[in-house]
Amino acid sequence: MLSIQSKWRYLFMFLGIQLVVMALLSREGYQKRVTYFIRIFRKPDATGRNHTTPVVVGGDVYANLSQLSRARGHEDGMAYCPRTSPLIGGPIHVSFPSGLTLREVEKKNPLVVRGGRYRPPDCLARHRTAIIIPHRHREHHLKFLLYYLHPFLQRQQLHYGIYVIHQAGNYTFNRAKLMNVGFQEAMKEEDWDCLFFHDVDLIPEDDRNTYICDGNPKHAAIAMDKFGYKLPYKMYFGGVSALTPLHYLKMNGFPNNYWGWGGEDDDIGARVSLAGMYITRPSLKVGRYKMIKHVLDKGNDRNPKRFNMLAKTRQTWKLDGMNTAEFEIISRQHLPLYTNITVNIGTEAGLHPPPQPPPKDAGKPANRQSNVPAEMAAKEKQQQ
Ligand code: BGN
Repeated sequence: MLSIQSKWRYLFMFLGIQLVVMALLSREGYQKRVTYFIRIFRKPDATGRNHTTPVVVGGDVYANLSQLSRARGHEDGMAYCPRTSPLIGGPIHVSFPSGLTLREVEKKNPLVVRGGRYRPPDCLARHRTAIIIPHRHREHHLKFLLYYLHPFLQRQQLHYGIYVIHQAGNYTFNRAKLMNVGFQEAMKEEDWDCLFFHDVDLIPEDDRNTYICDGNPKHAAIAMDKFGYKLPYKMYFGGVSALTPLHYLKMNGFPNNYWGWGGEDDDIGARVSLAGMYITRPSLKVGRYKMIKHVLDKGNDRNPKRFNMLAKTRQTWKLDGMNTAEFEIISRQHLPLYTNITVNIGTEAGLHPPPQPPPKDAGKPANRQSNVPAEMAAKEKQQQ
């Protein structure tokens, strides 16, 4: 049995410990922690959702979207969507389920119409965003991107359209020129107020990363898993970026002459500042992306000229870009989940380059594939 005296002793010791703990906590931002806990308990109201709006849980990008219906159609007197969409849920769980088909993606997105277009069914969208995806031989990646991107954009209550710009032929890939094509072709179809230039293998992981434009060009893919969810270097502008038509015109679009991997995004970043603008970014917490793992594609080898070219952007940006982009549209298909534009962008030698002379050792029996680098090297020599 404890005596009354020792009871008091324990009580004082207990209170003393409490005091010390509280003093320590207050040094470490105790107040912030308390409000944080209070917010957890009051989450549904504190985020401004009303009680009829479901709370998005578990990071499933499709959670609650089935409750959107097209019942009301697009009435003339419809009110604008709220400034912050009530459907936004924050972090999204991204995985790549095997066996997914485009048909399944279609079924999960019943409100998306031909060409991969969507408008919120119950309010007037405040923003019109076109997504431009340069593409070749990446059907597998495209399927996953569409699976995540459609519900992601619907959560943001955007009026949007998805364009896939497919480079025809087997000549070296040219990402930036395909984006020039995408800009011009998308703007012919609708009066988009923002264009998102999007790599096919990057999946956004947080729907607070809103696909709308800022006052200056925006770099959205600021935290990718492959770079440890950090910016790899300060001027990085690759992966996913967003420009208004005005930004695009101011910087003369993108360069047309970066064939192969690397440097074109740095050139575009340099154009932003050369045209008197600056790069904006979302926070590291929100601008998160998961990259679908893959090896460097065939036909997209590292561009050995990129260092020299980058050193000259200051002299070249006004001479090469939107004003000199030459291409031929081969087909335009309004598919259920996206608009597919197939384009001939030619080679360094123009849109219809003369046929290449056969390599010197053409007569010898050789493995066809082993000739490819030699042919490319010969081509490069001719151009230099
Ligand atoms: C950079 C590339 C970018 C690429 C990023 C991330 C160049 C130019 C030579 C300085 N830039 O090094 O194009 O997006 O890495 O992979 O290679």
